[in-house]
Amino acid sequence: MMELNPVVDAEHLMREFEELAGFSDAEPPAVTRVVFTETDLRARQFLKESCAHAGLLVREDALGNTFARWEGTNPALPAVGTGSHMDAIPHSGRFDGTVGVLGGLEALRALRETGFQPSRSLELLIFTSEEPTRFGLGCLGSRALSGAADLGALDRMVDKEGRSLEQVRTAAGFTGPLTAVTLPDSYYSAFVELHIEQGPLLERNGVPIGAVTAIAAPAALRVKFEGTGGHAGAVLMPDRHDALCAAAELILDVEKSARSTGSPDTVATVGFCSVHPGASNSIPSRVTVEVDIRDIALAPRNQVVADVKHVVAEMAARRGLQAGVEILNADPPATMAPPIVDAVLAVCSQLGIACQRMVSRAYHDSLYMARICPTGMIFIPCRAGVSHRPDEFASPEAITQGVQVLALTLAKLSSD
Ligand code: HGY
Ligand code: MN
Ligand code: MN
Repeated sequence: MMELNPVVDAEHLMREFEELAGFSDAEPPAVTRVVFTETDLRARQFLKESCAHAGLLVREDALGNTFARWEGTNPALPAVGTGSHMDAIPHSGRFDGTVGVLGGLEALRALRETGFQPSRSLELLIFTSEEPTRFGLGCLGSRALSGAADLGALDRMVDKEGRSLEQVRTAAGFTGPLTAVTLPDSYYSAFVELHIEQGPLLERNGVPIGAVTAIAAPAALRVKFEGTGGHAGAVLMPDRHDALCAAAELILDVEKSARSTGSPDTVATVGFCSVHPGASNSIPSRVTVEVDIRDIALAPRNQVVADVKHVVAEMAARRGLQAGVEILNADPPATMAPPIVDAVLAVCSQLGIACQRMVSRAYHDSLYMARICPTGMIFIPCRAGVSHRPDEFASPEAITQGVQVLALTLAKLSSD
């Protein structure tokens, strides 16, 4: 492969981050961009135009996954993919996911500027709904692409307004059967995602690049409590079946269970709670909480899932209320493909950039892409490891270095 020196246009790239962050339903510096909202659709339009302007062939599938393709000299060969997501959870930051989308686009532009001609086509992917915000389940686009989902069940999932995925995607202009979304076998020969670390290790170690070796195993549960409600003044304490008190007990049990698996990598969070009727002088009758449980290893993660089921059943009987646990997902961890990890390490060594192997505690679309092709991830540091907060920050220098490593990794993987 000819000696390549892709030059990243950092100024233009930072302007694109600024413009993309403007597509938000939150006050700056926070970003909120929920799948298939008007804001999301405007952001998609901006990205599609940017990809077309870069000379890439743009298409979308029935779920809104967006593909921007640079045809290779051997277009019949399986392509090499890169990309990430552009949806953002409420009141979060501007770099989660977008570093892999805008950074992936810039990597392709910088390679095109060098006159490089890939043998295998190179494709930038913008996945639909990596975040679980609207439907409670993350990675909808990459699950469907990789065949990791029951597509009928996916289309029947409803948001908090009771609107199904099928209704919402169709209203957004993404029509047709989801069965058409699943990629044919060996569509990709490799996939590489650039992403902020969403943790403190790279910054703490003063290392600019992480070569991800594995992605932790995520599980999400929805727990519904049905009590009897009633007047806050008139119902005496022994007569109560308070759904929110039950939920409160569960939340503390989740924390206790995650702390006692014996694995330092077990984490569990209750980040969503809805209370009905939600009046200060009315005893909560219906409460729904969503529980996020993860570990790098399956056994301790599954132990907390089992604890939740046990605690909910025992507590419902003791408190005299109805309760149900719905497993939204309980996925295995993913191992990144050694040849892809080695390609990233080799590029870093060629560029004289320090690089460390590491595990991703956050999940990503690569968790599902790893099921259909050799997959790897490139991490860059984010300030103090902060993410999913408005003060999430990755420096232009860190982003530029990540894009350079991505560009040369993609060139290496698409040159045979
Ligand atoms: O939650 C996650 O790990 C990802 O940011 N959706
Ligand atoms: Mn995220
Ligand atoms: Mn992300």
